[in-house]
Amino acid sequence: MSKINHFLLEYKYLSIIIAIITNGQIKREAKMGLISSKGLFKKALKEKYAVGAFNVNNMEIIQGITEAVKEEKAPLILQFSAGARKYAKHIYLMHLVQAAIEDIGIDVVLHLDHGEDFEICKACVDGGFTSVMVDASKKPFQENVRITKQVADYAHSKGVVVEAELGRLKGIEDAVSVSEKEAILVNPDEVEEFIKRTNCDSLAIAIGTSHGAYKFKGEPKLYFDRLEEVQKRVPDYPLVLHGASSVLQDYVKICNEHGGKLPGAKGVPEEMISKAAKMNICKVNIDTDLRLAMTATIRKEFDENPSNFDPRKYLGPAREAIKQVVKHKLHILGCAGKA
Ligand code: TD4
Ligand code: ZN
Ligand code: CA
Repeated sequence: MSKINHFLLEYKYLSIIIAIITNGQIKREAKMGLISSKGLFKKALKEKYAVGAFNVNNMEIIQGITEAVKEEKAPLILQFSAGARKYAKHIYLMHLVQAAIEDIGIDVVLHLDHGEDFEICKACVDGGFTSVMVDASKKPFQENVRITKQVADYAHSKGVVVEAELGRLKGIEDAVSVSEKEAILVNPDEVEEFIKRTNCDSLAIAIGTSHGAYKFKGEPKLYFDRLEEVQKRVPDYPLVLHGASSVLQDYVKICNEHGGKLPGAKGVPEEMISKAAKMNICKVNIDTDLRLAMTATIRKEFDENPSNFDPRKYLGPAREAIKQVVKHKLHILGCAGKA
C-alpha cells in the first residue's frame, strides 16, 4: 500500500473513533445531567446565595419546577422524601427526573430528603441518587454520629454526598423549658466535632424553622445568632435550612375562600430567607409553598367550574402556579441566573 493510502486509511479509522466518542458524549450528556451538589454549594458560598431544594411527588410538580428553573437559569436540587418515593415509586421518579433533564436540558441534583435510617439511604445511593440526607437528629448525639458516619462511609464509596442534621425541626414555641428549647435549636459546640467524626458534606441546622403551614403562633423568629455562631466555627462549610416555606398568604387565602380550612397558617418571612441565603445557608428546602399553590389552584378550579371533570383542566393550572411560585423563590434565594 502506498504511503498516501496508509494515511487515508488511518484518517478513516481516526474519524470513526472520533465520531464514536463524540456520539457517545452526546448520548451521555443527554442521558446524564445528574450531578453532585458539591460544586453548587461551593459557588453558592462564594457568591452568597442559596440553591432551592424543591420536593417532588408527581409529574406536574417536577414539570412546574424545572420549567421555572430553566427560565430563570438557576441551579436545582430535586428532592424526594421517603413518602414521595413510596407514593411515586422509585422507578417512576428516576424516569421523571431523567425526562425533565432531557426535556429541559438542565443539570439536576437528585436528593433523598430526611432518610431516617441506613437502609433507605443505601437504597437511594444504589438506585441512582446523587445526594442523600440522613436524619438521625431525633437520636442522641452519639447515635446521630454513628448512623450519619455509616451512611457517609457507604455513600462516599459510591461518589454520593451526604447531608445530616443537628437540632430538631420542631416548633420552637412549643418548648416549655429552657432545656427543651436547647434540645430543639442546634448547639454550635457540637458542630465541628459532628462534621469531623461523620465526614458529612453539608449540615442542616435547626434555628427555629419547622415543617408545614403552621410555623409560628406569634411573631416569626429565626435564631440568626445560632447561625452566626455555627458559621464562625465552620466558615467554609455548606449549611442547610429546612422548613423554609413562607406559607404564601395569597394561596392560603384562595384555599380558605374555596372550601379550605387553614386558619392562622404562617411561614418564614421572605426577608429572613434572603438573609439566611446571603449567610452560609447554601440549600433551602421548600415543599409547603408548592403544596399550597397546587391545592389552592385546584380548589378554585373545582369551585368555579363544577361541571369540569377533565384532570388536565385543573392539573394544568396547578402546574403553572407551581412554576410561578418557584420562579419567585429563585429570586428570594438569589440563585436566579447562577446555573
Ligand atoms: O424537608 N422538607 C420537606 C419535607 C417533606 C415531607 O414529606 P412527607 O410528607 O412525604 O414526609 C422541608 O424542609 C420543607 O419545609 P416546608 O417549610 O416547605 O414545609
Ligand atoms: Zn425538612
Ligand atoms: Ca448562602
